[in-house]
Amino acid sequence: VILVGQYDSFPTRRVAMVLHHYGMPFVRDARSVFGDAAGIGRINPLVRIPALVLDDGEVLIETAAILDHLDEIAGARALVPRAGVERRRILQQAALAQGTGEKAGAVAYERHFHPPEARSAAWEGRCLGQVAAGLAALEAGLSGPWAMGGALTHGDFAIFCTLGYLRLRLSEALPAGRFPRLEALETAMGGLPEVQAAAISADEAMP
Ligand SMILES: N[C@@H](CCC(=O)N[C@@H](CS)C(=O)NCC(=O)O)C(=O)O
Repeated sequence: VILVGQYDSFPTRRVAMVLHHYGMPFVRDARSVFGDAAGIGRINPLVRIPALVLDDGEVLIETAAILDHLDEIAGARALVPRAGVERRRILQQAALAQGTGEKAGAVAYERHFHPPEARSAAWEGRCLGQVAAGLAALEAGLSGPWAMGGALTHGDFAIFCTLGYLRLRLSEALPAGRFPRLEALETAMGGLPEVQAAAISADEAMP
C-alpha cells in the first residue's frame, strides 16, 4: 500500500494516522501535489492528495472513501461504528473538521497563487468566516476526554489534522485561549504514537 501525498496536507496526514492506528503497513510517495502535478495526475486525474494505491494497483481517492476502505479491513477496531446515531455523529464531526480545513485551504491557495493586489478580500473574508464558524461549532460539540467521549474516533484525527494545518497555514484563526477544548484535545492527541508517527517533516511543505 502506498500513501500518496505530503503531510502538510491535512487529509493526507489524517489517512496516515489512521493507517498507523490500525497497524496497517504502508510506504509513502511524498511527491508534492504542486511541485509534481504531472506525476500526481498520473495517479489521481484530479491532481489531488491523498490517494492510496493498493497492493494490486487499485487507486483510492477522497479521504472519506479511503477511510471507508480502511474501516472495512479494521472490522471491530474501526474508528466509527458500522451503523446508527453514533456513526452519524462521528462522521458529521469529521465532516465539520474536514470542511473547516478545506476553507482554510482556500485562503492559503488564494494567498499563495495571487499577489496581494489580485486577491479577493470578499472571498478571503468569506472563507475566514467559515473557518471561524467551523472552529466554534467543533469547540461546542466536543465531549471529553476525546472528541466524542471515552474512545478515540475518526473525529479526533480529523480535528487534530485540521488544527495542525491551521497552525501551519492560518495560525491567525487559532488565537491562544479562544478554543480551550480544541487546544486540550490537540495536546492529548499529540501524545499518541500514531500521531507522532505522522509528523510533518521540514521538507514536506507546499509547493
Ligand atoms: N475532499 C478531498 C480534498 C483533497 C484536497 O483538497 N487535497 C489538497 C491538499 S490538502 C490538494 O490536493 N490540493 C491540490 C489541488 O486541489 O489542486 C479529500 O478529502 O480527499
